[in-house]
Amino acid sequence: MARLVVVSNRVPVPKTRGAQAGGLAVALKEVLTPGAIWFGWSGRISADTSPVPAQVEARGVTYATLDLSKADYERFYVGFANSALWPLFHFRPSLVRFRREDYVGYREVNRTLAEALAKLLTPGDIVWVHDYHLIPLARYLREAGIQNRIGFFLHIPFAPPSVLQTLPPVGELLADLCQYDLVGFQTREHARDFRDSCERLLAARVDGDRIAFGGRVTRAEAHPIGIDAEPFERDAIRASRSADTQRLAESLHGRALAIGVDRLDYSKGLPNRFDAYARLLGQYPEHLQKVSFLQIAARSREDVVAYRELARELDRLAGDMNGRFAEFDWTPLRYITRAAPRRTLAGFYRMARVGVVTPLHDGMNLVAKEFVAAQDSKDPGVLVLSHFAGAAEELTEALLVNPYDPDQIADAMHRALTMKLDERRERHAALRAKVFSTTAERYAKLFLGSLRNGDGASSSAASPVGAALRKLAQTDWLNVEPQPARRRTR
Ligand code: GDG
Repeated sequence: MARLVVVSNRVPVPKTRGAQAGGLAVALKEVLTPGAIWFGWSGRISADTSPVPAQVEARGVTYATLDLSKADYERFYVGFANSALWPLFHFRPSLVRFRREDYVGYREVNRTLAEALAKLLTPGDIVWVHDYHLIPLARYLREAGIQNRIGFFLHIPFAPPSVLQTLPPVGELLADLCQYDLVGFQTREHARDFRDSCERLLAARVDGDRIAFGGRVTRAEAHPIGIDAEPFERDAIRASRSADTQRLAESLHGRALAIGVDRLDYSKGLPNRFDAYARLLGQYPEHLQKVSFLQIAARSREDVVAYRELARELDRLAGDMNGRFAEFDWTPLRYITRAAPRRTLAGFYRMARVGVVTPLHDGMNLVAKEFVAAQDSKDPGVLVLSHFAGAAEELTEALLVNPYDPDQIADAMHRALTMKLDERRERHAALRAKVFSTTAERYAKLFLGSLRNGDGASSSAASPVGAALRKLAQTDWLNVEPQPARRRTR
């Protein structure tokens, strides 16, 4: 049986008993069987980095990690990954801070990781690389002689060519992605944007899901990520009897709870959400003193300037709103910038009448799915969801809103707060069926199945389309300069 080798920027090394598993660890739980390797950055910055990974074994899985130097962390992680790629892929080119030295650092870290990983690999291993920090990894693995199947999954959105081409090294990065056998995206739209970008900016040949470029064929597919729905629902039921949930319930004095849970990130649309809530209270005064909004927004990436600025803006907006609407016995907005335990969140979701998930742009958004899984089917809350979360492609029975229109969010919140039980149940039943069938386990198995069985350039499978594309691919040069965008011919 081929070993699975997962590569991600941060590796959730199980350190202590009871350590909390991170999001990706939950998603991959069922496929990380004994013998698997999880490789990547340890999350540590060290003055004395070693090119040999430290290894820890837990339940048969080997966790192999490298430390980063301070300079690498600044250029690779803070710089190119989170100050250039993240804003670009989230449609915020004006926030992109491109620095050549950051890009060089990004590539150097990828090369270092690839060289260390190549030494751990054996020929049958299946390699699954995660997210935007590691786009060039397959190129450096190929340069180190690795011919194994390598898949890549992008957790965040992909941008269309018109946005993408503002990034100076876009051609090189697209060519890097063409080194994978399979590139997975959260939605069909992101996969289409990738294929269009390869066609228009690289002059690659695209046929259906297949992209021929630089002597290889790669496939681009949509693989929406899911959650571990049943355990999450069980946690929500258990937590609804916990002391924290009881305290929250008592503090509401019978008022309806609206809830938002997000990393404190400009892609999550928090200023618009606060504005929308203020509009709800201004335009629908029947909700004054009848609703409390709990926003949990754990601070993240505080080394990046844009995140510090957003935190300051939200402090101000929250203060303004409470100053304007609060009564001596009612605070309309409860705003917390610390993380809460996962199970506590599950209990809070279950208690909420409205879940407000209004990112300006999001790969998937797992909070939307968690909110649905946590509801009591007999008396469920209503999900207000942004059109621009990947989850909206599946969760069409939510109240879908344009997050750039705070009045529309306010109207949807009003509708959610006044929705009759029958309609709430009907919508929730449809959403629940989707969340419980498109689980994390299914996501991981479908991606790996496609990676294992697919018809990539490195396979000898005799598909006529694959063979024709491979032939075309031979004629391409590995041209890393972006081509000017041209009109589509089809
Ligand atoms: C990226 C993509 C894609 C949040 N606050 C707390 C907490 N959380 C948990 C949530 C959820 C996770 O973090 C957040 O996941 P999202 O999907 O909402 O967003 P990102 O962090 O931006 O994730 C995204 C995802 O990758 C997976 O592919 O969906 O589009 O941007 O599970 O519950 N957990 C705890 N305390 C908190 O305060 N314990």
